[in-house]
Amino acid sequence: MKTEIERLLFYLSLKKKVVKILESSFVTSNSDYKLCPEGEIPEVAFIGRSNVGKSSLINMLCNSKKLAKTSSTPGKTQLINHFLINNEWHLVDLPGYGYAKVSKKARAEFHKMINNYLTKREQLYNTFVLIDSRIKPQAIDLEFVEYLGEQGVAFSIIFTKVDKLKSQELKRNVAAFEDQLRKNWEELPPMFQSSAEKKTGKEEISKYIHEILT
Ligand SMILES: Nc1nc2c(ncn2[C@@H]2O[C@H](COP(=O)(O)OP(=O)(O)OP(=O)(O)O)[C@@H](O)[C@H]2O)c(=O)[nH]1
Ligand SMILES: [Mg+2]
Repeated sequence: MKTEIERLLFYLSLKKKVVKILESSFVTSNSDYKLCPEGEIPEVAFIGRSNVGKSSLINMLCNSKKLAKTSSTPGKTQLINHFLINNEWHLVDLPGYGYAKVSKKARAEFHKMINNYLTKREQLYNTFVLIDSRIKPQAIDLEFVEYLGEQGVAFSIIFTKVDKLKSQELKRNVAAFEDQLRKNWEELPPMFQSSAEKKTGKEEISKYIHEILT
């Protein structure tokens, strides 16, 4: 049981925490979760199909153009990349899944790296699964979400690139994805929409990360 003083100190420390990302810096790139930064700094990770916009979203959240490397060619991010934010927590950029242009062996290695990280990394508080808002629900994304559920990995969803389509179309695609999720889930995970181009979703996602970490 916490004493009154401990509780008060805890709330004061929460109040002091900054929701905004003021400082961000690259820490390490690793191919194995065992080599990722040690210690108790909590982290949130971004995953999704190759080219869905993970690295761009991270840059948008961090007010940077080149913190995380982006590319119009899928398969840019190949390693587990840690960034230190506000000297308090880690933001993690992961490689995308579903990239076709690699050998079977390389793909298996890749999946092992991601799966190990997601299921074994103790510092991981939440994983954001990014979904391309421009397209209808894809089996690979739905299967990935199911996999996270089965493994007990806490996750939320972000529909990306919302600047690229009309609001009616966006609503339709989001509703279709939710309908698919409802087939297997009683309760839907938290969902957000983002555009790295227009900076849509920045406040909501930053605030949510702050809530998760505190
Ligand atoms: N219009 C628009 N384009 C975006 C947005 N986010 C990303 N892109 C573009 O999509 C492409 C892929 O972006 P990345 O951020 O590199 O995607 P990624 O998911 O990190 O890709 P991998 O690392 O290869 O898995 C780039 O050409 C970006 O400019 C967005 O919100 N709006
Ligand atoms: Mg990337």
